[in-house]
Order: sequence, then structure tokens, then C-alpha cells
Amino acid sequence: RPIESFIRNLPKAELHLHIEGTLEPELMFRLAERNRITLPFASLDEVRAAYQFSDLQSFLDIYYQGMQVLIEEEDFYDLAIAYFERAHADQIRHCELFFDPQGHTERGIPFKTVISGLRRAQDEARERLGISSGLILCFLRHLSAESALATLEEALPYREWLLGVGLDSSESGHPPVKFEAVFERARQEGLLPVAHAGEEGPPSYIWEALDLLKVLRIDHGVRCLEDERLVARLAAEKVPLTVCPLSNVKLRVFDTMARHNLKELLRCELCVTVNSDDPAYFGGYLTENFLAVQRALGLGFTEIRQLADNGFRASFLGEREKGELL
Ligand code: ES4
Ligand code: ZN
Repeated sequence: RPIESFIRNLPKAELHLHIEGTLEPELMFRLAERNRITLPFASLDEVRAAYQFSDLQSFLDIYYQGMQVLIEEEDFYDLAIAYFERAHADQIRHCELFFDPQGHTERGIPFKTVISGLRRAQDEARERLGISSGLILCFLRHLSAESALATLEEALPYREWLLGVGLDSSESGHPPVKFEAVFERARQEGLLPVAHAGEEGPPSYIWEALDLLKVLRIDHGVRCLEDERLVARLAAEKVPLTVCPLSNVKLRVFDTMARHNLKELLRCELCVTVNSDDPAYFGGYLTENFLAVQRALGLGFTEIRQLADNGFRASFLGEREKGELL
């Protein structure tokens, strides 16, 4: 179909991608073997069978389990370069990657090991694949504010390798206010703030992310439609939402793709972008996310073009770099 080839060939940006969420079962097994780690799965099919989620927490349990095979700098490089190759096939020109240092430092892996491996893959992606990228350090919201602050301090020697800070993991019960001080500190360093909000959590968490963390984008944010004043604010201030359609259906934020509210979000004149979140776990990379919403919601060429353009506009690229890519 013409719209399918249009989607496949469209230059794209990806703004909501957890690099640890790109760990494919094949690489998980290879790294487990290389690092002599015993996985709780006997086969690739057993792994895939475990990827049946009922909500965010049921996914996170498996996600933190999976990342335990990442030990050496080379492992982080292998993970990220595999993603960049995949991104290249999806016509991605720019990506802003989340990583979860606490998921590694809590297991005794040095911060330097993690960031050095990722950085090497980023350099290669730019040189060999023509993909520009930036790293967004995410704080795990189920851990303490003190742990987040210690993580930021540990990261500051690598300040120049970081684009921004984010907030992810279990949303319910961990409102943005918990991380007000660490975001303040990160902003002082010139790190650009974003946060997951309004995925499972209420609209009040989106308000808090804006007012207390002063975020420049909302990750997910799909529950904003429950609050008319919030929608007006997001539209007036052109705050981008990084929406992840396949993720939302897999984690049961919406029962089916046909019930996804992306089209309503567009109608409210919000700056909606399409992203893949944790593609190895949710069944598709960026092109698949575009195809799935297009099919389910009957989006036309204009809407698809708008979504892809929004990805570049909402990125943290400079105005001149945006101009070159748009
Ligand atoms: C995540 Cl989908 C999602 N939500 C919150 N935290 C996350 N970490 C990785 N994927
Ligand atoms: Zn996410």
C-alpha cells in the first residue's frame, strides 16, 4: 500500500527509547553465555512467552531481569550498535536515548562502563550510519531521591556526554515532586529535563512535571485528555508528548490500538510524536509503531507527515540542524 511505503521511507526522529529496552532475546542469550550468567529461560521461545504483560509493573520486573546480562563495556556497545543498525533500517536520522544507570550501578556495574560503551556506539552511528544522537540519563522513580542525586553526582564527570535527564520506572505512587531537588540540580548543569508522566499516573503528575521539574517534553502523557485545562496548557506552550503506541497496548493503557487516543491528541493540536519505548519487549520498532497506529486509526498522509515532522521539531537539536533535517 502507498501509505505503507510512505511510512517506511519517511525520515524519522526517535525521542522515547530506552536503550535497555532494545535488548533482543538473541543478544540476551549471547551475552548471558559470554558473561556466564544463568537465565531463568531455557529457550528463545520461553523468553518470548514471558513477554505477556498486564501493566507497567509486570513489564518492569522482566525488563530489570533482562538487563542483568549487561556487564562489560562491550555489552553496552553491542546493545546500542544493534539498536542503531535497526534505527538506520527504519530511516531514523536522529535519536535521543534514555538509559537507566541505576539499573546497572545497583548491580555493581560502574557508571563509566555503561556510558563508555553507549558513547562508542553513538560515535560509530554518527560516522557510519549518519545518525545523530544524545543520551538522556533517567532516574528510577521507585528508588529514593537520595539515590537519584548520588547518580547525578556520579554522572557529572561525563556532563559533556549527556543531553538531558529523565524520570522513568513505576509511576503510580512516585509523583514528580519526589525528584524536585535533583531536577533543579540537573537544570543548573544545563541538562534538559523530561519526565514520564500520565502513562499510568494521573494528570496531576503531568502538572507537577511541568511546574516542579520544568520539563520540556512529557513522555507518554496520554492521560492528559482527562483534564481539559491541562490540554489547553500543553497546546498553548507547545509541550511535546512522546507517545508510544505499541507500548500502550502491550501494557494495557489502551485495550486495543483502535482505542488509542492519539488521534484525539492530534485534534487537540498537541505536538504528538510517535516512538517505540522498549521495542524488543513490545513487538516493534519505530516503523512498526507508525504502521500500527496508521492501520488502527486510519491516519492519512498529512497526519503521518505531521507526526514525523513533530519528532524533529520536538527534538533537542538546534534550530539549524532541525532545518537541515526537516
Ligand atoms: C518504561 Cl514503558 C516505561 N514506562 C516507565 N518506565 C520505563 N522504563 C522502561 N520502559
Ligand atoms: Zn518509556
